[in-house]
Amino acid sequence: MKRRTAILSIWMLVAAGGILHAEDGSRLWLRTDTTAQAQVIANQQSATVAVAKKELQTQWQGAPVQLKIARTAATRALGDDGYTLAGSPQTSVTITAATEKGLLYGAYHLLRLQDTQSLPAVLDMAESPKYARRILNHWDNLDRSIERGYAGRSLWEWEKLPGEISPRYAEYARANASIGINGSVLNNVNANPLILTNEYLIKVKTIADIFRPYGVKVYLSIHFAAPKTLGGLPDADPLNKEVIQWWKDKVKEIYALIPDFGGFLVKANSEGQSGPQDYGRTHADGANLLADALKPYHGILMWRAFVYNPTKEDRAKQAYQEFVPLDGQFRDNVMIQIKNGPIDFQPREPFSPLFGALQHTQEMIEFQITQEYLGFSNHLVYLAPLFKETLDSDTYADGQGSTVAKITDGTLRPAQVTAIAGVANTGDSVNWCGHPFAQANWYAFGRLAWNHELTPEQIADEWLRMTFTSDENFIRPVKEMMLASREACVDYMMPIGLHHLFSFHVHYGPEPWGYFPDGRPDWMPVYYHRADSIGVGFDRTEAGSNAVSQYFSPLHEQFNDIKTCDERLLLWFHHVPWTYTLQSGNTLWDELCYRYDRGVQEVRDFQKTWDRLEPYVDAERFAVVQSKLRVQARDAVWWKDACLLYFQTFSKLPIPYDIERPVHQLDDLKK
Ligand code: GCW
Repeated sequence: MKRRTAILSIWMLVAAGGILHAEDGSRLWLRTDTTAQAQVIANQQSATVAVAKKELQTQWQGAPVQLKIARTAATRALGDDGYTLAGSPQTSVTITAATEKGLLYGAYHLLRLQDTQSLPAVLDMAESPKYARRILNHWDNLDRSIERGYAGRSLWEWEKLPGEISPRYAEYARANASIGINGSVLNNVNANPLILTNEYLIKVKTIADIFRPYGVKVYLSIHFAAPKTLGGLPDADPLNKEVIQWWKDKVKEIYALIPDFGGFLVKANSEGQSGPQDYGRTHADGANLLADALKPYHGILMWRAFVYNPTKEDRAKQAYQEFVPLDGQFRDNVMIQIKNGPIDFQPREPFSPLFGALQHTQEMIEFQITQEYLGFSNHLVYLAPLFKETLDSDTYADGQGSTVAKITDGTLRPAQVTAIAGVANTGDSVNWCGHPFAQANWYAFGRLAWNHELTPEQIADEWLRMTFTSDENFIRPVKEMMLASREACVDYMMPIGLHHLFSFHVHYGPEPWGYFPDGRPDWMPVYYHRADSIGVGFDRTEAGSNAVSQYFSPLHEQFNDIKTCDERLLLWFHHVPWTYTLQSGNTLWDELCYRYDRGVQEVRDFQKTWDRLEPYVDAERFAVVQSKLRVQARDAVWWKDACLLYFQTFSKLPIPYDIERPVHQLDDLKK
C-alpha cells in the first residue's frame, strides 16, 4: 500500500511537470514561508520566550510585537497559560501573560489569526484554556511498535537515546505547543516496567529537556507491579510499606532528573494488567499509593476507568459499578480517566455514565485520536464532531446543562486539577499521521482541549487554511466533506446504535458473524448485536441489562423507552424488531439498508469532491488522499455488504430495490 502511494505521488509530480511544490505533509499546519524579519522584543528572557520570539520573527508579517510578562490581577486571572492580545497588526501588537507559556500560546494565536486571514484591525482578546492539562497519550512501546498506531513506528528512538537526538522531538513539541497541548504520556498504558529503570529515565529526561521550552510536560505510564518485577519485592501490594517506599524512591529519582515531570497514567486490573485487586485492594488504594508519592512534587495520577471482565454483567455497565462505590476515596491529585463512551471508542457511543456520577472525585475524559475503530489511517474521518458530541452531551448530573464538558472542566465541580487526554495518532511516517486528513484530528483535539466551545466547523476551517490553502473554492467543499465524514463512517460501519462489529483483534473490517467458542464473549460482535429472527440490538433497558439505570433522569427514562430513545443510539439500548417503524417511516430493516447505502454513497461523493479539487492541491497530497479515498470507498462497500448480507440471514427481508446491490457474497466475505 505504502509503495503504491509513493509511486503514485512520483507519477503525479511528473505529471504536474514539477510546477507544484512537493508537499509531503511533514510541516503539518505550520507551513508559513516568509522572509519577513519581524521586530519582537520581550521584557524577560527564557528558553520559552526565545521560542515565541523566533516563531514571530520568522513568520509574523505585521507590526512590531512586544512580549510582556506581567503578574497583574488581570493576567493571573487568566491562569498560567492564558494571555491577552492587544494593539493593531498595522502599528504595534502586545502579548501579555503571567507566564512565559502564556506568551508562547499568545504568539501562536497571533500567527494563527494571520495564517487564517482573520486578523482584526484592532486586537483586543483574552484567552485561557478550559482544561489545565491537555495531554496526548502515546500507546508507544519501547521496541518502537505502537499499539493501534497506523503511522509507522514510534517517534521515540529509545535505542538511540540519550546520545542521538531526532529533530522530530522538537518538531513534535512545537506542533503541540501551536495548538495548546501541554503534556505527553510517552509510553503505552500496557506499560513495560523497564521504562522506570534509570537507563530509560535518562532517555526520558532527554526528551523532557527538549519539550520543556515548548511548554510540553512529560508523563509516563507505569506498570503497577513494577516494585515486584523491577524492584525485586515479593509483591506490589499498595498497602505494603516496602512497596510504598519503593514508589516514593522511584518518584524522587524521576523528579531529580525531571523537575517538572507531569505524573503517571495507570491501566490496572484491566485486560490482564496487574493492579491493586491482585492483592484484594481497591482502585482507590492503588491510585492513592501513587498519588501520595507524586504529591510533594505537584505530580498528578491519572487512573483509567477502562475496566471490564468477562462476567455475565453487561460490559457497558462495569466501569460504573467498580468506581461509583469508591467515590470520594481518591486523593485530590488523582484524576479518573474515562473513555468517552462506556465500551471502547466506537464510531458512535453514548457518553460514559460515569461522567457526573462521581460526585467527589475528579474526572477527565479520554478520546482516541488514532482511528482504531474508524478505518485506521486509511479512512478520512474528521473526529471533531465525535469529540464535540460527547463534550456537549448533557449528563443531567447537577441538573439540566451538566454537560460532560462542564462536569470535567471545573465549571460545575470545582477541581484541584482539570485534564483531558487523547490517544495520539502520530508515528514516524513523514506526514506524522499516515493520512493527510488525520492531522486534522490531532489539531482538533488540541483546539478543543483549549476551548471546547469551538465548533467542528471553525476548527476545520482553521486547519484547512493553514494546511492547504485559503481559496474558498477549496475550503467550502472540503470543509463540507470533513464535517460529513464521521456520520458517513457511522453509516457504512455501524448505524442506528450498532457497535463493535469489527473483525476480532485487528479492528479494521467487518465481522458481524464473529464468534469464537473459546474466546472472551465480550470481545465478539455477536455479543453486541444479538441479531435473531425477531430483530437486532442489545437490550439495555430495565427489562434487559438495565444499563439505562446508570444515567441520570430524564436520560434514564428516555433511553429506556423505544419511542423516546435517540434513534442514533437505538440499537445500543434496544433489541428492535426488524419490522419496527422508525421516525423516517421506514422499517428498521429498510432503514439499516438505506443507512449502509448512504454511507457508501457519501464516500463516493467525497471522491468526486476531491477529484474536482486537483487544481488547488499540490500533486503529492492530492494523490495520497485520492488513493486513500479509493480504499475507503472499497471498504465502505465491504462493510455494507458484509453487514447487510449477514443480518439478512436473520431478517429474511429483501434489500430495497432502490439501493446499490451487493457485489460480494457472504461466504466469500466470511473467508
Ligand atoms: O481499545 C482497546 C484496544 C487496546 C487498548 C485498550 C485500552 C492499550 O483494543 O489495544 O490497549 O483498549 O484502552 O487499554
